[in-house]
Amino acid sequence: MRQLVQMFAAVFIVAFGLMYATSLLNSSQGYSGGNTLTIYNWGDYIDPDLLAEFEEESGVKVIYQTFDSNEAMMTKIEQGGTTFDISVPSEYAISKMKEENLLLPIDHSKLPNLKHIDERFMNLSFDPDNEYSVPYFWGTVGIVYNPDLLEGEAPTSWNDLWDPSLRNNILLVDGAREVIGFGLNSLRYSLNDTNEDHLQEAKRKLDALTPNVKAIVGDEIKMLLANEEAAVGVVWSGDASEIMTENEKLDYVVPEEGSNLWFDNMVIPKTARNIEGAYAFMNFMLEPEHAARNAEYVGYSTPNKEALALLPEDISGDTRFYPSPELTEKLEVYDNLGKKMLAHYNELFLEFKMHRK
Ligand code: SPD
Repeated sequence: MRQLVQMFAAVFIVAFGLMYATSLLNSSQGYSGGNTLTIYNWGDYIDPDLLAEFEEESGVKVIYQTFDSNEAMMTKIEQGGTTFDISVPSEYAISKMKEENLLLPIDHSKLPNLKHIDERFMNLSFDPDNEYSVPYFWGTVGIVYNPDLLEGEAPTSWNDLWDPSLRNNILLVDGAREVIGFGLNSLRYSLNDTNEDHLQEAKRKLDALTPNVKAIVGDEIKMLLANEEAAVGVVWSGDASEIMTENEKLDYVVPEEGSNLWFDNMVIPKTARNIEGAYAFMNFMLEPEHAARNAEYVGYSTPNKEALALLPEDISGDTRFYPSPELTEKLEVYDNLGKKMLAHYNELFLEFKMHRK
């Protein structure tokens, strides 16, 4: 009898251990199901208190994973083996994911809070009628700078980055479209240019920027710039806003040649397991009070007009981060350049990074 009890105990311990190990593995690899919701978002892109509140309100457990580029996110979802319920790609990535049949259509009747989104951010060309995506944040790419660390004037042009006085004093966002894009813009080419001569010219020009580039970094760019480790950074607008909250000396400019206007939207990948949970989460994030808190916490610009009205005037009225429609019309949105050309942009960016070593 004692032997039997010991055997049962051993089987129970092994089975329990296996279940626990599987659940750990699943949560680390993006598997969801049951009463869990797996969210795959950019790093530093949500107020953690909102996640906790969503869990409490809905009874759904959130498994949260992050990525640092559209390319990394798409590769992971394309490879399969994950069951992310929500992700947050940018516009050209949404267009590519649609093309590759990776997304589920959005049922608008399940999102009553979608009505709070400003019309200006709905029905954009990368996703007509918002068939597959729901606005989350938007912004620009520009230059954040510290006047105290500059020898010359404040930058106004992409070409100011090549000034010899900025030697080893520039940090760049680790993004292929952003870096190749400003290389092209500095030559007055479109940041969607696919002409090989223009791309090679931009690459050579970027290589010549190398002595001024201190580092190409991810989310730590905010801490480095706020701590005055470099005079200048090429960043997404929301990061600039957060940096400037930390260090009020800094300022942000969208260069005169033009730049990128981007949109990050929530999507439901086709392999989602908890579709009802995904709608509940999107609706929760679209609630004006939640969207306003999220915008204030992460520093990015909300497309939610009711949320905007709840934000303090020093945020909602700051035209550096809420530029007018007249200004944004002059900026360019990244096009889905197709699989081959997007891979080519990535290669050029990698070669630029290698050139620095
Ligand atoms: N740390 C959050 C960064 C999110 C930035 N998304 C911008 C995408 C531009 N294509």
